[in-house]
Amino acid sequence: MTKQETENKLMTTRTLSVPDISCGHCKSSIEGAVGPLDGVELVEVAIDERTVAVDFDGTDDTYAAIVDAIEGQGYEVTE
Ligand SMILES: [Cu+2]
Repeated sequence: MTKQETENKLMTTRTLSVPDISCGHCKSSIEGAVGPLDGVELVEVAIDERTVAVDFDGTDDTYAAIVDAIEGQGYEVTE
């Protein structure tokens, strides 16, 4: 992939349902696990909605890594 293609690449936004989110600790655990992943641009947990909104490169590999990272923190992703 050339530099130009990288710059033009559109980010995909997906919102995952994570029903066990309940507090600020959950938010920081999940954001801390997902944020550093390759291909992830932005992650934001909405505590009240119990959702995780992620901007990422749209690849299946990155999506799988995001779900793994959330589950690795002990939360089930119901999408
Ligand atoms: Cu919590």
